[in-house]
Amino acid sequence: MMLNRKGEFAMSKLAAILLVVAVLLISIAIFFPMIFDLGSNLSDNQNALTADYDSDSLKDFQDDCPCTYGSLEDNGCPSSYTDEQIQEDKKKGNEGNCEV
Ligand SMILES: [Ca+2]
Repeated sequence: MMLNRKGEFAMSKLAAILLVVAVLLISIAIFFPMIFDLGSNLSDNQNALTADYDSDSLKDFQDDCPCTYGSLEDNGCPSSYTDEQIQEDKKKGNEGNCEV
C-alpha cells in the first residue's frame, strides 16, 4: 500500500493515478473513436442485415433488385427486368440510393 509517514493513504498519489487514467481514456477516445462508437456501429450492421427496402421479403443484401419489388423466383427482381436494369438496381441499392 502507498502510505505516507503518518500511515495514511497518500491522496496525491491517488490523484496522480486518476489523472493518468483520465489522460489514457481521453487519448483512447481521440485516437480510437470507434471503440466508443461500437454500439452504433453494431446497430448499423444489424440494420444492414435486416433491411428490406422494397418489402419483397428478400433482405436487401440477398436481393438482386433491392430497390424494386420482385418475386422470390427472380431473386427479388421483376420478371420483365433486363440484366442491365438488374445491374442498375443493384448498384443503386448498394450505394443506398433507392429513393433517387
Ligand atoms: Ca427486390
